[in-house]
Amino acid sequence: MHWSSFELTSGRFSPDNGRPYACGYVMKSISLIQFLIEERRAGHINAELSLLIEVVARACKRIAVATNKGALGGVLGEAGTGNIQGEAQKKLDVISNEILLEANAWGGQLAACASEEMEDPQPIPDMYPKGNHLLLFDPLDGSSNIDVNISVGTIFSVLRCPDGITEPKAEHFLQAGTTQLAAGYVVYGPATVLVLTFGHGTHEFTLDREVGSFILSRRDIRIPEETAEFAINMSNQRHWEVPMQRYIGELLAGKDGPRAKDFNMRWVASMVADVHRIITRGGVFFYPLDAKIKSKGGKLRLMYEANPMAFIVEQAGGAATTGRERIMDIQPSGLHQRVPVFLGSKNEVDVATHYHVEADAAA
Ligand code: AFP
Repeated sequence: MHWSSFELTSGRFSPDNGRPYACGYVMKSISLIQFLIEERRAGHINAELSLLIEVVARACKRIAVATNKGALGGVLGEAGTGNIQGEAQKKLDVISNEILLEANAWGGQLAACASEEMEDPQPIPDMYPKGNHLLLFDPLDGSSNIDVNISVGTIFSVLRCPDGITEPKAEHFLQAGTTQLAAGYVVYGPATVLVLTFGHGTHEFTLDREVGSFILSRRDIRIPEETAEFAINMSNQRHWEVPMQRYIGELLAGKDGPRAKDFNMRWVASMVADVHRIITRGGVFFYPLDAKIKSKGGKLRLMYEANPMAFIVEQAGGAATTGRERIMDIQPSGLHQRVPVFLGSKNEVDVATHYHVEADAAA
């Protein structure tokens, strides 16, 4: 294990900086691998899940390298293909998907993968051992931002493979968000940052590019319950349901309106970047139903966008609903099912959700 990422001070104990180590060393920083060992010792995860997260994190480092090459890497622009969503794929969508599939094929932690980019689950090749986990991912979220050099990211969710299932089909992935064993995202921004939860808090790791290690940068993140910052694509406003029009109208009315305070707006159009801002300083994110997408059930995908983000946000003290129910309680009906998403600072999610529930009750 390389020590260069740790500033080791032998013999001197500094409790505020780190913890005593086996041979008297004090570590000033904790790598992802050390954090995973701590989580195993705490009984929060088992060895197989620990190794799976290491493999996914290493694959995301490769995606970061590809993404950061930009025009010099020949990775910009359209791939000339389409995905199950009927969306034109960017080259980096395909590259990122391949990196995650290749990295996870041989390790023995997975029974199968499912991706936004593929209609059906990808089985583990017969020549490799199979494990007890199912991995779902959006390999490159926000890909419409790649060509304009705005942050994009990878979102992933880990489920347990049902006992006795060695060739998982789509129906074996259809588990409620509350059954997730782990969820995380990596945002490829000015820094490459991994945010992760196993159901025992939400934690952030920043990539030390010189060493190639993710280093714990924030432990037990808390999202403020109050916020004055919201994220929504305002261009859809005329298509929203009445309670959404009411809620956003009140935010826009500012301190002279019923909320008696001014609000600020942000919209990156990369869910990972918008959620990371909320994880970092609070806020609330909406992709509500609108008349254009009502027939599809929403814009964002439940299994590999809404559920993992909901797990991460709830573990940081936030809330995540569809405007009518808790996202993680939904019993999925399809691998690529779409849902409305309201997530972030709890008190604002509660107000917006209350308006929708109240409007339904009145109707
Ligand atoms: P792409 O991956 O197709 O860019 O979609 C990104 C996304 O799923 C999510 O990351 C954004 O929050 C949302 O779509 C942006 O949607 P709009 O393009 O309608 O603003």
